[in-house]
Amino acid sequence: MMSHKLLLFTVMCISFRVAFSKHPTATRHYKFNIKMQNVTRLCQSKSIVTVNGQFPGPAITAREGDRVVVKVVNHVQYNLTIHWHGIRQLRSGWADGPAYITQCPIQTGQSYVYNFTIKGQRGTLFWHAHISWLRVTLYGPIIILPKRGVPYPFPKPHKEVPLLFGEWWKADTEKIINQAMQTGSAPNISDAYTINGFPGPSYNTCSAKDTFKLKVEPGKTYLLRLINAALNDELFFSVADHNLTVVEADAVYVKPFKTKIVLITPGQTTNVLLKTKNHHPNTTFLMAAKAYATGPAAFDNTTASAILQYHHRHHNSTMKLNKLPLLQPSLPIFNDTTFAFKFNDKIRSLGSSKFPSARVPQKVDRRFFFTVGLGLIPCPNGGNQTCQGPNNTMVAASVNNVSFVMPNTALLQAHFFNQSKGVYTTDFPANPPFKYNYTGNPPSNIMMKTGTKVVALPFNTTVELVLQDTSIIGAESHPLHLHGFNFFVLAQGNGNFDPSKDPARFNLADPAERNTVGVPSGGWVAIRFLADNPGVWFMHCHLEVHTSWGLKMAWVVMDGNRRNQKLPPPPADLPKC
Ligand SMILES: *[C@@H]1O[C@H](CO)[C@@H](O)[C@H](O)[C@H]1NC(C)=O
Ligand SMILES: *[C@@H]1O[C@H](CO)[C@@H](O)[C@H](O)[C@H]1NC(C)=O
Ligand SMILES: *[C@@H]1O[C@H](CO)[C@@H](O)[C@H](O)[C@H]1NC(C)=O
Ligand SMILES: *[C@@H]1O[C@H](CO)[C@@H](O)[C@H](O)[C@H]1NC(C)=O
Ligand SMILES: *[C@@H]1O[C@H](CO)[C@@H](O)[C@H](O)[C@H]1NC(C)=O
Ligand SMILES: *[C@@H]1O[C@H](CO)[C@@H](O)[C@H](O)[C@H]1NC(C)=O
Ligand SMILES: *[C@@H]1O[C@H](CO)[C@@H](O)[C@H](O)[C@H]1NC(C)=O
Ligand SMILES: *[C@@H]1O[C@H](CO)[C@@H](O)[C@H](O)[C@H]1NC(C)=O
Ligand SMILES: *[C@@H]1O[C@H](CO)[C@@H](O)[C@H](O)[C@H]1NC(C)=O
Ligand SMILES: *[C@@H]1O[C@H](CO)[C@@H](O)[C@H](O)[C@H]1NC(C)=O
Ligand SMILES: *[C@@H]1O[C@H](CO)[C@@H](O)[C@H](O)[C@H]1NC(C)=O
Ligand SMILES: *[C@@H]1O[C@H](CO)[C@@H](O)[C@H](O)[C@H]1NC(C)=O
Ligand SMILES: [Cu+2]
Repeated sequence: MMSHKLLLFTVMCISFRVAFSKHPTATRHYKFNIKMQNVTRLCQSKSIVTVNGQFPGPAITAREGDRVVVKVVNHVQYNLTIHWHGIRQLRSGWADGPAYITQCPIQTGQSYVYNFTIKGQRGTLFWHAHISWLRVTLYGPIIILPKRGVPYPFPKPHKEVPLLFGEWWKADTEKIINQAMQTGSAPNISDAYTINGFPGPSYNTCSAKDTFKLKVEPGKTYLLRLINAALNDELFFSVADHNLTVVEADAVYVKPFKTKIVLITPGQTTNVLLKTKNHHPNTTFLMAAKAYATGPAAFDNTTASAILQYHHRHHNSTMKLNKLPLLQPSLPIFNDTTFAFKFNDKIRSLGSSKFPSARVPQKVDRRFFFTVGLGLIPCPNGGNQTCQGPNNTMVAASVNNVSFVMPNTALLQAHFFNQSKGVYTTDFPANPPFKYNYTGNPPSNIMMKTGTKVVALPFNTTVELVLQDTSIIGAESHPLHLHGFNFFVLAQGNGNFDPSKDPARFNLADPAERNTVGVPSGGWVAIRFLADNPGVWFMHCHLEVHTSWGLKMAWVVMDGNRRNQKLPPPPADLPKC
């Protein structure tokens, strides 16, 4: 009798395990209370917008295949939305989050439930506010573990640590961007960069205690989940006297490569392995981040740092930790575009049997050539206002000479309910309005057009897109981010894209697959994606200042014929404008 029960129990356990590994998904519930919180940095107390009073915000942790449900409640004076950056949102565009693109904002006192599943993705991503400049303090990691029982394609790390890079202003950033949009000139630059919310010792007397410390043991491997949540700056990152092995970018495994320095644009995420030294060194090591800046405007030229500290377990009092020499990493000069090219070339999809190689679309249905860069637009409000650009203009930014104007209602709602009239038009140009030397001397007329234009694509169109930087007001690297899709980075180059020669260099075998790519300063990048996700998908520069200036557009992907190729109706609590 006993043995029979035992046997039954064992069988149940086994069948439970089998069932569980076949359907190992779970629903992860989170509540985000958006509220103000006082924090002190650089000797100064400041009231900032936070999730649950935390800065940086809480991590969302899930497994591939899980459903994530986040109830966001707005207790602050600002309109809000949250974006799950890099999550594909397959047929769940209502949960994507960019304000006035997929939803109206969550207004003061309102709430909205973001509800989506994570399909075919694993790695590091992040969430952030997607309205005005509120993402300056509203951001946190998204950690997607592989399915249960599926190992990483690299040795299991001893510990995993998110490192979020941010940008800090002493002043109120909403005032800063509003002031810039009024005057037509560049917004004030930040006062510091941060690592996990802390600027580190290089700033002033207070900042030494505002330092993130990572305590490590010798002879172990750590997985650092690097996230660039800064508003306006690409960053170089390095750890003194340690190599880093890049294993993943934008939640896609890459062919591992060793480097001393990582380049990461706002919107990108990069997983690196850090192997600690085998013996306790008599040194403390700095980890540092500073800007890669190519544009014409002033930039924040400071360095954020954090400390890598080896545990000294059997330590005698003769060697105080704070007496140890502090070793600094060396980082490239701020405008080292050669480094940027080389680093980006190294990022290649892994392509293992468990995580098959990049499924690059081999045939192309639609080709687009988009110029991205700065220019001028007339002073708004009929020019009554005095703008600080030349001849009463304001600095703006555009894609194919169209500086995007935010609508007053969400594009996705307008699309879904067939009410696009008066909201957007589908005549976004596939090519620039005229040809010129994009990276040479500027044309005589540098005034741009304004409008709310989109590209409409039938379901499952394969798209090839060349993004070409312009040097109209100085060449500049633009980290372009696409919502709703990963794309493949086929090639990048200097100067103007040459359609007769450059396609021969396209990598269709193992290109990087990601959601954000730096359009090289004074150069171009070619990408492909499969438009298999019905909805409205924002594409924009992830330098927030350029987004504010209009370097953004949207793709409308139509429903397919089958039931599982259609966008479902919106959830009942979708905010209204
Ligand atoms: C933040 O500090 C200000 C000024 O000291 C104070 O009035 C306010 O109540 C504080 N807010 C919070 C959320 O603690
Ligand atoms: C999330 O969406 C799924 C699928 O539409 C639905 O079954 C579920 O009830 C939703 N959950 C919440 C909390 O809204
Ligand atoms: C921006 O900087 C200028 C010059 O330092 C200053 O006068 C202005 O008040 C700043 N703007 C904001 C919103 O802090
Ligand atoms: C980093 O890697 C290089 C090249 O493999 C090697 O020469 C160097 O010793 C390594 N440095 C450290 C600190 O491990
Ligand atoms: C660390 O410093 C102590 C005291 O200066 C010295 O005795 C010891 O040998 C040093 N260890 C290493 C690994 O350099
Ligand atoms: C940035 O700061 C460094 C060191 O503080 C200085 O040497 C350099 O000239 C600065 N560069 C720019 C472009 O401001
Ligand atoms: C980078 O900046 C330095 C110092 O301002 C300048 O001398 C150099 O020409 C610049 N390099 C490039 C590639 O722009
Ligand atoms: C433009 O400025 C004039 C003179 O200052 C003023 O009378 C007029 O009301 C302004 N118009 C608008 C639309 O602001
Ligand atoms: C200034 O702008 C006005 C209208 O926007 C235009 O008519 C005029 O030609 C411009 N002047 C110059 C010098 O560009
Ligand atoms: C474009 O301008 C650049 C910089 O002046 C020059 O080096 C290049 O040769 C020009 N390209 C063409 C196609 O004219
Ligand atoms: C979508 O397009 C891809 C690539 O062209 C093709 O392999 C796939 O079968 C298509 N899927 C559907 C549902 O049409
Ligand atoms: C908040 O959003 C609503 C809906 O779009 C809009 O009417 C209102 O003006 C916004 N409020 C602020 C302070 O921007
Ligand atoms: Cu940009």
